[in-house]
Amino acid sequence: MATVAEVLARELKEAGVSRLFGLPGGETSQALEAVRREGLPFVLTRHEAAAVFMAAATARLTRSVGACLTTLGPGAANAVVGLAHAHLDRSPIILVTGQMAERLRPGHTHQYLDLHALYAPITKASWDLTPAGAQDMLRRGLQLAQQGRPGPVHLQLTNEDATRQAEPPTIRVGRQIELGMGHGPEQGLDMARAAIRRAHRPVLVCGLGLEPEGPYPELLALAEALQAPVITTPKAKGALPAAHPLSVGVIGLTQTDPAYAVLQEADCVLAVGFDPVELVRPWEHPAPLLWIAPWENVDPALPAAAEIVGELAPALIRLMDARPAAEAGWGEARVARHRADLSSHRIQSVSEPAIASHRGRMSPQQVLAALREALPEETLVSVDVGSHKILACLDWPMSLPNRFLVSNGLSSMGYGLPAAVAAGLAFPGMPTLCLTGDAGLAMTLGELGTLAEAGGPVLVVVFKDDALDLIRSHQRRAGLPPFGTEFRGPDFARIAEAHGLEGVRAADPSAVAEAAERALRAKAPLLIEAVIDPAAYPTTPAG
Ligand SMILES: Cc1ncc(C[n+]2csc(CCOP(=O)(O)OP(=O)(O)O)c2C)c(N)n1
Ligand SMILES: [Mg+2]
Repeated sequence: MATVAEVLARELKEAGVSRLFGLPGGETSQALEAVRREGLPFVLTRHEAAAVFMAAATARLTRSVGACLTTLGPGAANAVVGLAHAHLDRSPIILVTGQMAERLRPGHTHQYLDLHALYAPITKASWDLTPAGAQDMLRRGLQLAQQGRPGPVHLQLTNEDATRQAEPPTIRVGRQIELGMGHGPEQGLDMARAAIRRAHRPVLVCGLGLEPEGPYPELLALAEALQAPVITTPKAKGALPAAHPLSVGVIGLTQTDPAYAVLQEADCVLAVGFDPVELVRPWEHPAPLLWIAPWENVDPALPAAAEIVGELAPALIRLMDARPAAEAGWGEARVARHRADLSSHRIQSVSEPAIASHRGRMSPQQVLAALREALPEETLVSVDVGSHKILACLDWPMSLPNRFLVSNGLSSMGYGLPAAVAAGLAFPGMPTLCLTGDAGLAMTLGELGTLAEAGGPVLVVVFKDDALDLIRSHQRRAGLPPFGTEFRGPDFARIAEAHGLEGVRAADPSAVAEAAERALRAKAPLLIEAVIDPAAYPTTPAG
């Protein structure tokens, strides 16, 4: 016989959870003790939101479930932004929180929050984990998090119940959303093949739904068979190597991402694992859209000429023989011109001398170029949210899939550093780069302590512009003066040092490259405070 807490720890471990991230309270001490005894590693974060971000990043990178733990009330409230990210960025995670014993309510109100109600819009389910059917509930929760469109599942557990013997019977469900199982794929495949045959210029638009299956060889084969250019969203960067002649960039950052030019010329869109949650403008393309995804075309439903819901690899293979009409097709020259347009946008912004030397500050493009020179191709990348994210998503070339971590459904600041810590833990020894704004890093500075404990070659590069630059750009575009968007940033290099990390302040690209190389050689975390002039960001309004 096992207690509920023991069942919890055992089921998480057996489901392949490699470590639990969290910040405990008194109400979780029994659960945490069972985790310790089970030998499941626990990573103590400095804020609960960071623990949830870390669980979400781990789930994505390891193609399994992420797990995190917080106390009741305040800890559970701190976890909200992490859950919201896991919800909109479609990450399968289990959040275990403490809760007050029911027999103490309603008289005892201290720290009590109705977590089922609080989490209702941002979880797939929120349940009480009790002795009744604890094992069933854990297995169902682990499955539900990954089933259909992935997302977070919440389980709350009181200390009292944690130490009770788990019994088999019925499940008490707080709330649950079940996703349907979708269409039979045969009809969808036939309709999709017919649409491709009618098309002259098909394009593949790939999104976050490529995970967790990861059908990259099949995606490459299909793109080559159809000679179809491939656009990705930020979360799917690297699904086709950036150097491949059919790779034509990213949509999902701004209203006018350069790759929209390709989409406008397309007369058939193969949406592979595409999720419009990543777009900052509504999807409105007249070309027939073929929905090919592991989950149904709902919430929102895009007008689709065909829908194939299920495993991706076999569907992609079976579409390979549907050749588009040859005449007036893309042609190599046209696709190459689109690729050239993307890279000229990049080169122009790097070599603009007036910007590069402005006030002795680097352009953000120079920082990225120096990092690209210094870091190996396999480097894992996480980015935070702001002007630097838009530039990095558009311009950082990924040659490998599932190594680019970004919050692009919720687009939450404070994600970049926790995600990098989780990446370093998931792949020890793998070079990891965190690109973050100064305001975003200021939100999560405590996680530099978590990073110092975790170790590994994790390079944190903070783009120091003393501003919430993206928002200031919005203000300028709207003809408003900067207000409430500038601040005096701290000395980040010294803050890193105070956490036991090496910290470097870099004002020129060679200093950036040199520090990055040193971090790789030392296989230790290092923070570079890159002093930049934000004027060259693609989001800066002209004039
Ligand atoms: C948690 C959160 N709060 C606010 C925002 C709105 N927001 C988006 S970008 C941004 C500015 C970020 O500033 P910084 O981290 O310095 O990046 P920069 O734009 O300067 O590159 C803000 C406030 C957000 N996305 N997430
Ligand atoms: Mg900034």
